[in-house]
Amino acid sequence: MGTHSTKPQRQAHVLMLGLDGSGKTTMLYKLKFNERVWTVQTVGFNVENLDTDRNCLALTLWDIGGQRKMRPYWKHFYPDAAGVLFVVDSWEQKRIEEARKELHRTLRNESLRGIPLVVLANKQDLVGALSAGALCEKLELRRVCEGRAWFIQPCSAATGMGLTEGFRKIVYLMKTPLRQTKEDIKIKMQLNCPSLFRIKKALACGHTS
Ligand code: G3D
Ligand code: MG
Repeated sequence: MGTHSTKPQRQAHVLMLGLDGSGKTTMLYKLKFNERVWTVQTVGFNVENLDTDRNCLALTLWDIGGQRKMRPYWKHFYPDAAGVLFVVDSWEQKRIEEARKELHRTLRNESLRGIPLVVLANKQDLVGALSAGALCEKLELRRVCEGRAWFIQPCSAATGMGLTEGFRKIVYLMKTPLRQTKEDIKIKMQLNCPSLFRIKKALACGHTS
């Protein structure tokens, strides 16, 4: 019989949000298995655990479907979130305004007040992709992120470029939040049970309010 460590492990839930097609699922599995997977549209969500071993912190990454009809369900995931990764397709410039609106709507939600944000400027491998700097302007990040720790990371879920950096950044920001939000985040990083049951129930009932 093996022995199990009894050291308590803190658990943090990190949401991966963004429009459909921005690359969330590709990114999740590239991070988890270092492999490029061929995705199908995410109906509902994918969830994976990732260890950040040194710090006894277990991360649960929630990749939530980004289609228009799924977006009203995002808010059911907010109360447990200790961090948000918002993925943007930097190449598809005609959808950047839509991404901006969804990002702003997300950040306005009271449950995410002060929660750290990393914007992942994805698909940088494609010629013509907007730089992280240009995307930062278009998404009006400086203005909308006032009062929260944030960062924008250029990356490619296809090649893996910038993913580890973005992931490390959200962990770092969750551990060193701005002073006024420290308590909120600490509570969300306790030994809390994922609210999977509550979320599943809401999805099953088609309940979005
Ligand atoms: P989503 O989960 O956000 O909806 P997906 O997005 O992960 O399903 O990706 C949508 C499409 O974008 C997929 O292509 C995927 O291969 C592609 N993609 C994701 N990230 C990158 C990237 O960094 N670079 C490039 N070039 N493509 C990427 P298909 O063709 O299957 O729709
Ligand atoms: Mg998906």
